[in-house]
Amino acid sequence: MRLLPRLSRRNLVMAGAVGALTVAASAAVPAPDAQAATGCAVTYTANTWAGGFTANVTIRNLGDAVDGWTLGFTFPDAGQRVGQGWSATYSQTGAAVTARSMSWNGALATGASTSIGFNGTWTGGNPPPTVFTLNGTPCTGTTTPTTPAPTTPAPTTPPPTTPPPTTPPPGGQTPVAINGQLRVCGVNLCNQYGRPIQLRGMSTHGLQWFAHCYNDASLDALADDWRADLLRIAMYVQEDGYETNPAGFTNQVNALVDEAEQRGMYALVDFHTLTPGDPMYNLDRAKTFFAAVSARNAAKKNVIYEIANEPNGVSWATIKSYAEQVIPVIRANDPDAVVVVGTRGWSSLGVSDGSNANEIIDNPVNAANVMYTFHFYAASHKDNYRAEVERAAARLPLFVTEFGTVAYTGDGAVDVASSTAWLDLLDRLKISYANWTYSDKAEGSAAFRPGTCAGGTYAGTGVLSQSGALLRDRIRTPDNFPTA
Ligand code: IDC
Repeated sequence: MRLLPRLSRRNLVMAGAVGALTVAASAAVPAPDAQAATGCAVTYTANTWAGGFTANVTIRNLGDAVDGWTLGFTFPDAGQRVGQGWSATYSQTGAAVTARSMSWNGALATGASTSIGFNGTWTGGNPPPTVFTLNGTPCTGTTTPTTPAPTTPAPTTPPPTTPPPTTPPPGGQTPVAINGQLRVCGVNLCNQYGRPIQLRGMSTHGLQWFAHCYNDASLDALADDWRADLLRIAMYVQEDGYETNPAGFTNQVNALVDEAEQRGMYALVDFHTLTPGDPMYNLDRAKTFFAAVSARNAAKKNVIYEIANEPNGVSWATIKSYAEQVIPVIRANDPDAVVVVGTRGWSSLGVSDGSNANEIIDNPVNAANVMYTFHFYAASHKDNYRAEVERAAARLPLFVTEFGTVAYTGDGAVDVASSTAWLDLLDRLKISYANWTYSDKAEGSAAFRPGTCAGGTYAGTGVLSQSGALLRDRIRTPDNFPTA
């Protein structure tokens, strides 16, 4: 497996672990007194693990335009249940499920498609549903009984709207296939050959808001079109995040770890604490979450743990104490994984609190294989922050787990000059990074234009914001990872 080229690996996985199914129907040419033509094609894919799954469903309208839709299907097994979903309102009675459109995705023109999804649980098995209806019309290859003429098979997938897959990287291998299990060596992140590397990639937005942006098409684009090495999985703890549904968010993170692995990308599991800024507020939640995620993913080589996004309003001593309680929980399951620890002042190495990296250099976390987080927003954080990063990088292993090209609000104009200065510095120092965000939120830091995730095309430059275009250009240049 390890030596298979990137594209073959993905195809292999699609045919294997990920169950995929497409069913289609189309309307005949209407008879003179015909009702509105109806028809639909549904693609249902499920990513399954013990007891849980994430389903992504693409609905294509092959009939007349509709304004508001209801998708119906029945689970084949009595133990299958819909849990938290996105881009539709779900309900389940017995094995019968309905998904109703939202205000923003109810209008579907002829030929248009939309993607929805949900997390679910299963007990006896997780076979995919085989029969779907759209507004009551079966998507089964036949139309309503009153339709007389024979039907023509509809295309089962939308016509290609994305550029063809890009050529795999030189050597045809994925970042994980080349670099394997990572470890910290000196102040660097090193690959399986003990050689320093830099990982370049993107951060999700909050999973509680933007799960619909993370599907096969968007993750394929990240791996194959952007040629990213890294997906940061931002799981907020507050703001309707993990604390509201620990099992659901844990499942969602695990599913994305698998999706990254299938595409040969590293997965940075971000316990996205922000408000309150004291990580101790979430200590018990962190232990529970990391115990589960590290146990389940212990055998994988692609997982990196980020235990506290942005501590703020607390001392380094408190952050260090938190780290020294959470890291052993991870190490008990996954002894060799790299762990990244947040720093004081919103992960500014203390600079935003008027301090500097000395407090860490003089009093590092008492654990091996640990890195320290630095975050910046290029329009807000400039020369004095760059100078401290350059100085600290000689003494501490740093990982830029999040940065923006805009102001610290996440919005506003892209600061091209400052972003370029930052990225040049990180490249020169081989500091890994993930950019905020791989999403279509209407804010300057988002890589995609608003509405992109409701469409289904992610590759190429047509869907990108200014920030997205800048990052794609930077990330897709060759990695030249050392192989010996
Ligand atoms: C911001 C998002 C914004 C969201 C807000 C919620 O961009 O859409 O409404 O969070 O809290 C960070 C944080 C990150 C912030 C980002 C921009 O890690 O959660 O995202 N930022 O403000 N630190 C500095 C900036």
